[in-house]
Amino acid sequence: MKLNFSIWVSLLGFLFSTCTAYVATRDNCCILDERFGNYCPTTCGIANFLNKYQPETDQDLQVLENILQQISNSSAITDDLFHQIRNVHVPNRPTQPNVVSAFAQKSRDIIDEVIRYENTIVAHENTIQFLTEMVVSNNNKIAVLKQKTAQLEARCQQPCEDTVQIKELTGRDCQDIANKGARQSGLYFVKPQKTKEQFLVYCEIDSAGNGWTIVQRRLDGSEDFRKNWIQYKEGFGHLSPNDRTEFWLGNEKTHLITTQSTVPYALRIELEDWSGQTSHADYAHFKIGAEADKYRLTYAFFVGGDAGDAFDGFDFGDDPSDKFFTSHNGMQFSTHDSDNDKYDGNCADQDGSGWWMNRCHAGHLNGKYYRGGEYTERDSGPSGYDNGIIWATWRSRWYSMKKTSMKIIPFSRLAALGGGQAGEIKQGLGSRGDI
Ligand SMILES: [Ca+2]
Repeated sequence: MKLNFSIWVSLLGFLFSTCTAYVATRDNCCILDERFGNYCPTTCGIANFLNKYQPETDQDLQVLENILQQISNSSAITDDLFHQIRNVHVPNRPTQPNVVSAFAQKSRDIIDEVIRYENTIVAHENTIQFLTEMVVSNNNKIAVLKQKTAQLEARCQQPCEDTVQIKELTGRDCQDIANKGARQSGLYFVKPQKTKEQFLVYCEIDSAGNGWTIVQRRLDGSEDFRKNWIQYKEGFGHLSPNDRTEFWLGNEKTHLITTQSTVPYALRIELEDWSGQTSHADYAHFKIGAEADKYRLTYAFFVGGDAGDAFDGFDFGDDPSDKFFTSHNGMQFSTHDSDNDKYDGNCADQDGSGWWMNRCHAGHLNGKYYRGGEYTERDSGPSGYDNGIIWATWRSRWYSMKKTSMKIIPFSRLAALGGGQAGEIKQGLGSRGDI
């Protein structure tokens, strides 16, 4: 600005040197201003004028200079701001796909992990729910068991019956006892002829005086009928005063009763299925041979009964010889340790019982106890053969009875039971002249 002021002075000096007339006009005076009057200004006038206005002008110039400096500073600041903004925000700055995809992948991994944890939590919640239900169920069962235990304990408080009432009357068999006046079923001692010692039997005696001797009883599967030769010989299970237990009287005892005299016996087989239906089958002149003959089963003929004649065999449709090889009349007794059957294998071992096996059976009352009746090859074990409590002429061989009994009575008494059956019996007897 000092330089600008010098130019001003030079310019004014030049103008002053050119002023020479008295009367100042615009033609002869380069500077004509009211502030100089009506004459061209002298050098002193110009100097006074400059002295008068220079400070004010300098002040104005200083103000302008300050303003320009401020503007310049503001511009610099603005430039800096623009520069910073450009550095911070670069519109066309290229993206970094690797970084983004890595972050995206990481996010997906985290989400997957969260989902997995959520699924695990749900699974655990289900397991907890299942276990809770099981605990509740078990608690209920425990409560029931506690209740039963309490009931049993209450029953145990009752004095035990260490004696069994055995009737005083005895005889050669139950019919003999009934003939002596007994009219109550229960436990009696019998002593067949030619027998040294008496033994206990359950007698089923009705009001008409018929006395049945029970040789086999199946009721509830409580007794295992897979027994050996000695056990079938001597008998097993339990006799009870009310006939509520399962047993096999024993081959020797049945042999002694049925062969003690020339009096022929009848065998009655009674069956009950799982729907409560009952049936029976009667055989005339039933007899069990001696042990030396392996307790051979013989009878004269099938008397009748709605259960049908399974002892005569059954045609299962597998082979024409089925009926012949499943008949029982004349068969010796077999157990798993005494194979006396007509089969290359061991029927008793295969079926888990003792019975008058042929090859093997159509009637089999010592078989395995199957609850509900129906059973399958798979249920019967590795052999896959029918091994239930079977009477094939009444129910399929894949149906096992709920209850059975085998009982004997002198044959003459069976004929006296009356009904159409009696006529049938008498007809049969007449043809043989046995009575
Ligand atoms: Ca054999």
